[in-house]
Amino acid sequence: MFCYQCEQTIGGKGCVKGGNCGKSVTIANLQDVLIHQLKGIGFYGQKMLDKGMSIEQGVHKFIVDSMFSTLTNVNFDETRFVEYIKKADKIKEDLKQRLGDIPGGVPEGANYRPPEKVEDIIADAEKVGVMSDESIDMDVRSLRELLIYAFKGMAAYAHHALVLGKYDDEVYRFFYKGLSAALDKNTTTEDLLNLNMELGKTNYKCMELLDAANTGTYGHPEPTEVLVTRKKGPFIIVSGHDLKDLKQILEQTEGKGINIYTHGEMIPCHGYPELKKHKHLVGNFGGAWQDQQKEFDGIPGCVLMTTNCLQKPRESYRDRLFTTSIVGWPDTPHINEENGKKDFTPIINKALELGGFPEDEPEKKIIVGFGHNAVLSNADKIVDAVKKGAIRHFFLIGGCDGARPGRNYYTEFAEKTPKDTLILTLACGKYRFNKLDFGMIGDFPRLLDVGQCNDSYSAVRIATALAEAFECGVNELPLSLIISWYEQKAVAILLTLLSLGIKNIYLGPTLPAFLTPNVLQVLIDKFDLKPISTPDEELKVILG
Ligand code: FSO
Ligand code: SF4
Repeated sequence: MFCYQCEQTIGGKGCVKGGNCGKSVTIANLQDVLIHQLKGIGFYGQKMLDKGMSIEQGVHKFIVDSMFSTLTNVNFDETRFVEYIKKADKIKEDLKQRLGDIPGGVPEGANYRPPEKVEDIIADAEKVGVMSDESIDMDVRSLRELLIYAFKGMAAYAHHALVLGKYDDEVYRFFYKGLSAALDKNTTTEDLLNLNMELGKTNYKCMELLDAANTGTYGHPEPTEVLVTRKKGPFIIVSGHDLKDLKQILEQTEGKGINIYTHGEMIPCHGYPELKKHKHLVGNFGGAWQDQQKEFDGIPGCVLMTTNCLQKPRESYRDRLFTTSIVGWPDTPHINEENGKKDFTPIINKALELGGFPEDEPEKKIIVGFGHNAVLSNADKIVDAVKKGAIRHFFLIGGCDGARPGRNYYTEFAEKTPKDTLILTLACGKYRFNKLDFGMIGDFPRLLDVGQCNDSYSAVRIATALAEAFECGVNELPLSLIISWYEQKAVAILLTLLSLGIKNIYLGPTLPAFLTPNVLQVLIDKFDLKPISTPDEELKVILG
C-alpha cells in the first residue's frame, strides 16, 4: 500500500501500513487496482471516441461512481471494491472487443486482467499502484497523481449531478482522455500540466451542471436561519452532500414525529425552498466530519451517510449508522436504490425505537443560504457599499476541515478580519467559525455561507459578477482566497480556480504531499500560489 492522496497522510509523506483515515492495506490495494482498471477503460474508451464510436451512459456512470468510491472517507467495504474491479474488467473487455484492431498498439497495463482470487487481486496492487513504476520521473508521477486525485473530486460532482438527472458528454469524454493519458508511460510533464488545467476547466462545467441540478430541482437557496441545538424527540441525522437523499428522507418521515437534522456539509440544505418547506427539517447537528465519532457516541437516534466523509464507527452507534449510494463500511446496513427510489423504512423504524433526545436544548441559530442567486440579487447594494468604503475587502475562507492540528489558523483568520470586511465561506471548514458572531455591514451579515464545497461554482459566479460590476478582472478585486484542503474534491476545485486564472490563493494547512518541489514551483511561478503562514502575516500583506 502507498497512499498520499489526502492532507492527513502519515508524516506528510504517505500511508504505507494503513491509513490515518482508517483505510486498511487491503482497501488501499483494491482501490489501486480499481484505478488501474479505470485507466484501462479510459484507454479503450478514448480509442472508441477517436473512431467516432459511442459509449453507453452506463459505462460513464460506472467510471464516475467507482472513482468516487476511492475518494477519502467514502468506502471501506472490501466486497464493493472487488465487485467494482470485476465489473471494470467486463466493461474493458467489451470495449476492447468492439474496437477490434488498435493501430499503434496498446500500452502496458491496458490489458491487465484481475485474477480470480481476492488475495491475488490485492497482491497485484504492488504492480499497478502509485509507486509501482519506480523508474518514472518524480514530476511525472506527481502531476499524474494530481490529475487522478482531481478526477476523483470531479467524479463526485458528476455523480451528484447525475443523481438529479444532469450530465454533460463533454465532462464524460474528458474522463477517457485523462485516464488514458495517465496510463501512457510516454505522457510528459507538459502534457500532464495541460491535462490538469483542462481538468480544472472541465470541472468548472461539471460544477455548473451540479448547480443547475440542485437549484433546478430544489430552488435557489435563500438566507435562512438554522437551529444548531437539539430538539426533543426521535431523530435522523443526514450527513454527506446528497440533496436527493435528504429530500426522500424528509418525504418518508413526514408526519411520523421524527426530527431531521443535517450534519456537516448538508447544512446549506436548509436554504433550499423545496427542502426547507418540510417543517421537520429542524436543524443542524454537531460540527465538521472529523468530530463525528465523538458527537455520534451513544446518540439516541440514527445517522445516514450519503457521501463522504465517513469515519470508522464506534460500537456505541454502529447499529444506528446507515450508508447509502457509494458509501460503505463492512457489515453496516446499506440502503439501496430501486427504480429510482430508496426505502428508508429500516432507518425510520430504528429512529422511532431509539426514542431520540429527552429534551430541548436552549436554542441557538445561525444563517445559511447565500448562494450566487441570493448574493447577486443584492449586487447593487454590495457594489455601493464597496464604493462608499463600507466594505473594504472580501475574504473567501473556505474548503475542508480536517483532523490534524493547525486548522485553528482558519478560526483565527476569520476572527482577525477587520469589521469592514466581508467573509464568504463554503465547505466544511466553516465549522471552525460559523457559530461565531461577526456582526453586520449594513443589511448584510459579515459572514455569508455560500454552501457546500459542491457549491464552489457559486463563489466563482459571485467573484466574476463583482469583477464585471467593477469592470476589472477577478485578480484585481479586493478579494482574497484563503483555502483549506483535505481531500480530492478540494484538489479538483483548486485546479478549477487556477484554470480560471485566479492568482494569489493561500493554501493550507499543509501542502499536498504528492506535489514535488518542481511541480509546486511551477504553481507558485504561474499562479502565485501561496502556502499559509500566520493570519497576522497574511492580513498585513493583503490589507497593506
Ligand atoms: Fe468537507 Fe469531507 Fe465537502 Fe470534503 S465534508 S472534507 S472538500 O469531503 O467534501 O467539504
Ligand atoms: Fe492516508 Fe489519506 Fe490515503 Fe487515508 S486517504 S490512506 S489518510 S493518504
